[in-house]
Amino acid sequence: METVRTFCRNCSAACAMAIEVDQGRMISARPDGAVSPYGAYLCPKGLASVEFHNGAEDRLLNCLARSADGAFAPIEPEAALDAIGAKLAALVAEHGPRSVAVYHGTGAYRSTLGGLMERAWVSALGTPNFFSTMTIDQSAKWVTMARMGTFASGRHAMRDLDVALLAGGNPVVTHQGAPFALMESGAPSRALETARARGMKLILIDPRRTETARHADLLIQPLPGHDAAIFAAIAHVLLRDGSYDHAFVERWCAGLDDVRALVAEATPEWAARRADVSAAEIELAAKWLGDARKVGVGSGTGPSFSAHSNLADHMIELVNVLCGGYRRAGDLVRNPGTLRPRSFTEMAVSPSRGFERKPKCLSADTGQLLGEFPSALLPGEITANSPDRIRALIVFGGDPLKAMGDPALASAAFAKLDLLVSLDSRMNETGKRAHYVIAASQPFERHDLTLAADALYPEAFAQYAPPIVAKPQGCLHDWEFFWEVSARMGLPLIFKSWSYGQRFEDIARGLPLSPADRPDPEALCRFLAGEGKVEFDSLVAHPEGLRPDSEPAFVQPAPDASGKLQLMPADVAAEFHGYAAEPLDDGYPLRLTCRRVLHALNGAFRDSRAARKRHPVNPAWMNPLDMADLGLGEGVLVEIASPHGAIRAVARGEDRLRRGVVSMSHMFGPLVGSGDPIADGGSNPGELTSLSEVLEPINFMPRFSGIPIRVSPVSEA
Ligand SMILES: Nc1nc2c(c(=O)[nH]1)N[C@H]1C(S)=C(S)[C@@H](COP(=O)(O)OP(=O)(O)OC[C@H]3O[C@@H](n4cnc5c(=O)[nH]c(N)nc54)[C@H](O)[C@@H]3O)O[C@H]1N2
Ligand SMILES: Nc1nc2c(c(=O)[nH]1)N[C@H]1C(S)=C(S)[C@@H](COP(=O)(O)OP(=O)(O)OC[C@H]3O[C@@H](n4cnc5c(=O)[nH]c(N)nc54)[C@H](O)[C@@H]3O)O[C@H]1N2
Ligand code: SF4
Ligand SMILES: [Mo]
Repeated sequence: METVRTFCRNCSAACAMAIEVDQGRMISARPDGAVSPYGAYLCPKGLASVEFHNGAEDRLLNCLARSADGAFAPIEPEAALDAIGAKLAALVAEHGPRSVAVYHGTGAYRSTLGGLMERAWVSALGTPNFFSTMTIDQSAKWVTMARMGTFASGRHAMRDLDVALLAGGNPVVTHQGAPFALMESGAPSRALETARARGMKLILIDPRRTETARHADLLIQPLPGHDAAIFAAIAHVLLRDGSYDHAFVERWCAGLDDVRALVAEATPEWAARRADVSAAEIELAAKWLGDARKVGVGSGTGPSFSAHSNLADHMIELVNVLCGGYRRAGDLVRNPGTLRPRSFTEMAVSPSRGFERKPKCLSADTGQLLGEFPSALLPGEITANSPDRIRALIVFGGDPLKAMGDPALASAAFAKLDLLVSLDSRMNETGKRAHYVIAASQPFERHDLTLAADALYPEAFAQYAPPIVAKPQGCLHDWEFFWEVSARMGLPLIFKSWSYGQRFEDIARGLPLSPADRPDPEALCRFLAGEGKVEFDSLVAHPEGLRPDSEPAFVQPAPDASGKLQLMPADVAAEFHGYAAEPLDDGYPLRLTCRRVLHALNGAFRDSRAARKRHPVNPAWMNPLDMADLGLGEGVLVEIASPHGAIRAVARGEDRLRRGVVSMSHMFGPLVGSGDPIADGGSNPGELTSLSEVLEPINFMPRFSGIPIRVSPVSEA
């Protein structure tokens, strides 16, 4: 028996782990707190990762090709790559590179070499068609950056905060922390306990008394979709009482008078009526924020999924700005980066509306956000009446048909593709409709670095993970897929250490890869670590991870103070007036909200035996009083109808939910339900979503929360 140190790649926390290996077979995983900045911690998915690997889920062991009759047959990886490479080369020759698109899903984010090889391939190809889950997740935050600007020193770490306000996130379950939600990704409960023992106050705004609410000093439970009103009212109180950070706003912001005018009538009483909460709670939250020294205000997916998500996010960031919620010159930077060292300056970076520039989408007059087109427009880009339309789509670690919602519209568009490839370790709903499914290797079979977590750790830390076991014959590494396809297309690649905010083409440092010489994955990792503060050989020698041995880093004063945050651009103000004029009663008595389950990560791990035992379906959770009003018993079958569609689900009572709200997890059930959610293994709330109506401006974000619904019993139940 041998103990191997590595890290979990199931989510972005990248928790350090120790795995017992016996004669080449992994036996068990346990937390490894030796050096990790989270201490010893693994969530149930991390603890089960060896079982997942050893077959608790139906992983794909072979690549598959779909024949004319629609059935899948196994295909050798080489043959699949030859066919895909030839088809792509022919499409590019006939229609140009824009005929090819990629969709980068949740599974792609933790595949370090795969994700960067994908970027290199897209850049070499020269297509603007990069889609990812970011634009159907929290791209409201990107829109705010583009319209307000950013503050270069970043927000305070949770370890420094006096007051943290989180709207619509549940980090104790999701481990979704920095940079937006301010929480720590690994060991979230322990981090919150430590922060509160130090005196930090936690305010949560969520229709559900979440698992995170156990740590809250104040929980406000609004109707979904009214964060804009609540945060406008908090801004109103900060301005009314003069408790905002005058010095910060004066030095770094423009547009305070427009904010004053906009929120003049947004009193706590007004917001309380709209969101159905008490005005006193809003006053209290504003008082705590106004009185505190170091404040962090952020959000999870809730406000980014609901109506007016871009407006809501702007108002949330506005409150953070009014509280001066960013590190200042002289502040200690707890994590200045290890693999990607960063410097921090106290400086506003003026907005730059990249989405107004070319390249633009074909189906709507919008450009890119951080180099990506909105995923909700992917179907329209496939069906556009244009020679530039998308004809081939590579789906890397994602299930866009399930994730985007509106499966009728989306699957009809996907059916028009000449080539649909799913690069995935599992068969999912998009894979079922693909021409080729490429079986991807699993984490413990490949080389990884903690590059994606580098900036998220609470303290500087890095880890390198070589493979522990060999990949099955029929599988390909994600990076191999992109390199092999490019080799077959005769495209030389330049491999780079890209990260968000960078234009791939502008990164000077690159490793040229020739189509003739197969890259060595360890050499790729060595290249990526080349800019870091720790030697790659030290990382190899310390599989438990390393903290760089460097002087403490502090925020530097601004070299230039000309940048300004634009607090209230005209389009944001117009969106606010539109929201404020909306009637509260739209004829639908209930609102459907989002939630996530601890034992699965979106579609991944959901079909493992442990997860299925706990979650045979994704119930429609309801307040028991709402159930009683509708005459619904526990576990009955209900129909849920939105303005866009209807699904059947199993109703379950949960008194953690406020009245008027039904909550359901996504990524359960088939794309389109059969009418029997128990036999289906759940229901797809995406059927209640529209990809043609009520999309937000700029990012075309669909509505995944706060969906107006009606619930009725199904009589034959
Ligand atoms: N275990 C597990 N972890 C995961 C995932 C998973 O599926 N399972 N998914 C991963 C992914 S892809 C993501 S993006 C993150 C998401 O991480 P989180 O953002 O923490 O996700 P949720 O738990 O869905 O939290 C959203 C919360 O918003 C509330 N809410 C809904 N609508 C509104 C609203 O209009 N306003 C307000 N204020 N609140 C609202 C909901 O009640 C819910 O508690 O989690 C990641 N981590
Ligand atoms: N109604 C509703 N819709 C939603 C949401 C919601 O809360 N409600 N949430 C939205 C959000 S935040 C997101 S992020 C999206 C999620 O959308 P997607 O990311 O498209 O969906 P996932 O199910 O996470 O797909 C991840 C896939 O990656 C695969 N995978 C895992 N590891 C690897 C790997 O190493 N390599 C490869 N090649 N594949 C791998 C998994 O098997 C899985 O099939 O859904 C969005 N849609
Ligand atoms: S929090 Fe994420 S990285 Fe940590 S053990 Fe769980 S799934 Fe793995
Ligand atoms: Mo997400």
